[in-house]
Amino acid sequence: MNDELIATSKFLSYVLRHNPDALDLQLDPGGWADVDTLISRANARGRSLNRSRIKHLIAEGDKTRFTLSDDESMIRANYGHSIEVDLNLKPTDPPDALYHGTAQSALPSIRSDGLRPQSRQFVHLSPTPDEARSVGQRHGTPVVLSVDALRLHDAGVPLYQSTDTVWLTRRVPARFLQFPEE
Ligand code: HQG
Repeated sequence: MNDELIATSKFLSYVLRHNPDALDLQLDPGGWADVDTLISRANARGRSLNRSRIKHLIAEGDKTRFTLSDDESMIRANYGHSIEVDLNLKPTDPPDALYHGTAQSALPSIRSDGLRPQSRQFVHLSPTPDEARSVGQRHGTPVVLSVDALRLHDAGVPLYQSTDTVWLTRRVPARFLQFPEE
């Protein structure tokens, strides 16, 4: 993604995951925003945004962060929300293991409390250790934890596949985590 597209992605992530009020934008209960209203409110605040840039971002982005409705009138973020939205996710049978990338400094707390969603609605998990490592890198020295996803599912905890690279669950107790050797 070029710098302009990255800026657009960050701006849309901020508005659609955390703060629609920044554009006086109303999200419906599913987290969907009206695309025309989003564009005009963004433009009124000096943000250069248009439909083709949004479509370009969805087609070319490094991750599937946003979905346009079939009629292209509405848009929502696929994951990452701190605001309360109902994504209407269906539980998905997970593979044996999923991965969570975090910072070394978070390990003592994760060992005692497990993974918590912190400011977001869900804990975010990755399908591969490499993807988890790049998630963890955002927070400091990265550490990859292996999550016993199938055991978690078998214990009655739903997991949801949001996109190719993101799985969501409400929390992961520490007994379902494998920590790297120290
Ligand atoms: C940590 C990005 C202490 C957790 C990524 C993480 C992802 C704990 C941090 C998506 C803890 C929260 C979300 C506990 C969890 N004690 N720390 N008990 N439990 N943590 O940013 O998963 O590029 O809210 O390990 O790729 O890093 O924006 O979550 O380090 O998919 O599309 O608390 O955001 O996607 O950090 O990232 P975050 P995340 P985008």
